Amino acid sequence: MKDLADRRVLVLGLGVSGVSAANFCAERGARVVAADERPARALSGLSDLDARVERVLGRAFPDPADFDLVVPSPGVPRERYADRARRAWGDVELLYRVLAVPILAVTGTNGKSTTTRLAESMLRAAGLRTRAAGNVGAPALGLVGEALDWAVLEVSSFQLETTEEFRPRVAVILNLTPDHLDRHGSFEAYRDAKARILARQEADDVAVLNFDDPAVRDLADACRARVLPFRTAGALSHGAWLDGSCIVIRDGDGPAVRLPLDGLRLSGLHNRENAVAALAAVAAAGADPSKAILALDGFVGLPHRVEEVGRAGGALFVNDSKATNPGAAVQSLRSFPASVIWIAGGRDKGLDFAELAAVAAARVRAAVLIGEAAGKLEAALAGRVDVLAAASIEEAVQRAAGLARRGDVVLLSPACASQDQFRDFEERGDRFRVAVAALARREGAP
Ligand code: UMA
Ligand code: ADP
Repeated sequence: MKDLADRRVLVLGLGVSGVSAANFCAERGARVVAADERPARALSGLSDLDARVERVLGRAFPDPADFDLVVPSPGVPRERYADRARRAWGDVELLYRVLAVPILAVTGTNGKSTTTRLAESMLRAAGLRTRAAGNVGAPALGLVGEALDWAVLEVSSFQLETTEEFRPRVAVILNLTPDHLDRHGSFEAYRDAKARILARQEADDVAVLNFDDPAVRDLADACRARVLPFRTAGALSHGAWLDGSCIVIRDGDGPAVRLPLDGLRLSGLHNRENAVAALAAVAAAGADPSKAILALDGFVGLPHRVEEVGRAGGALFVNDSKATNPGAAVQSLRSFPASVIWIAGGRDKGLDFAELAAVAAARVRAAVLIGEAAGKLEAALAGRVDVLAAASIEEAVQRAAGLARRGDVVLLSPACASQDQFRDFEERGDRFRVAVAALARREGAP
């Protein structure tokens, strides 16, 4: 399909990506129907929707078979449209088809947003015009019409599932551990969705792959793109790796470039890994690494990612609400040498907590569990970690504060999705922050 003019397009879901996709198609002359199963009062973005778009709200989706193109939002499962749609392209595919500038795309289970923002800052520090969008929270189609040298896109498995020709010039895969199995059905299907970031690449593109992660490394053989590996747990003859407090990059047979990493203000080995991946990616995009690395100094990290939000009773309170799967929570638990009072739980995505429980057993003094997954987490922790239950995040903060001793860390790192009790991970993290502030205020009161 070369042109959207007069095509019948069905947009499924009217969150941020659906609204931007509907407007994009309407502006190009398509006859757009946009549907959301929630009623108008539950949808905050409707005032931004193009008046030409027909709305179907608060009822079942129209039949995809009646349209030339279906544009599913990432949150809409494939089985809702795949069998009946002639063609299904998500917003990332739509963007790819109109964007004139090259794309640096980042995927993986964890660290995507941090690495995406790091790559954006690094490209800018090297003098290139760029902007990040996609799963990072700003819809991909917002990049249309921007004056850019490079587009940086965070892409999730849901977004990659609805691509066809999407071909990033530089593709990064950070890591692969189980996530979203409730949607993909198996780890293999989830991995295959992620691997679509590489599927359309050609020999003059670059795949930046984490060779410390066996599931990512296994994807290298099938790559048509040139592979630029990265590691933090050992050296490489070619690629990017950590050597003490330096990053070393050696692309092809050229000389190795060695750059100090001491500007990195984010803690934890996982963030060093994100920095190595981002630097390798921007170097592959042609940025001068010695300029790009200067971005680290001003990069303070993103909210809700191992974010220190306050102190009370001599304990430090840390908000890691974005840790929405066990792999992410493992990394943040490992970041703290102190004893941890751990707040976890939420909506289970069909994931296994065995490894997480083993890491928690070594680091966690007590766990306060919330949400739908509390019972499953309690079973995984049985006999290894003392467990309490709490009905709300506010109660969890109270209970954790009651257990915490001077020098402890109270860590919200849920390992689960938030939608059982909150709108999204941001609301969960914000409510945690407010509860901690209230605690600190009470402590300060005479
Ligand atoms: N809807 C239905 N029927 C369904 C499913 C959803 O009608 O069966 C409707 C909902 O009522 C809702 C709309 O679809 O109004 C929501 O669509 P959406 O969930 O795709 O949300 P968007 O606001 O468009 O946000 C999406 C991404 N959401 C998801 O992947 C679930 C955002 O990633 C992304 O930032 C945004 O597009 C811009 O690209 C969020 C996320 O949780 C942060 N991502 C997952 C993750 O990081 O683990 C993948
Ligand atoms: P994503 O966008 O993939 O969810 P973020 O950068 O938002 O990733 O980080 C989310 C959480 O994942 C962090 O708070 C941290 O707990 C964990 N994390 C970040 N980077 C990594 C990494 N490279 N490996 C494993 N876990 C990580």
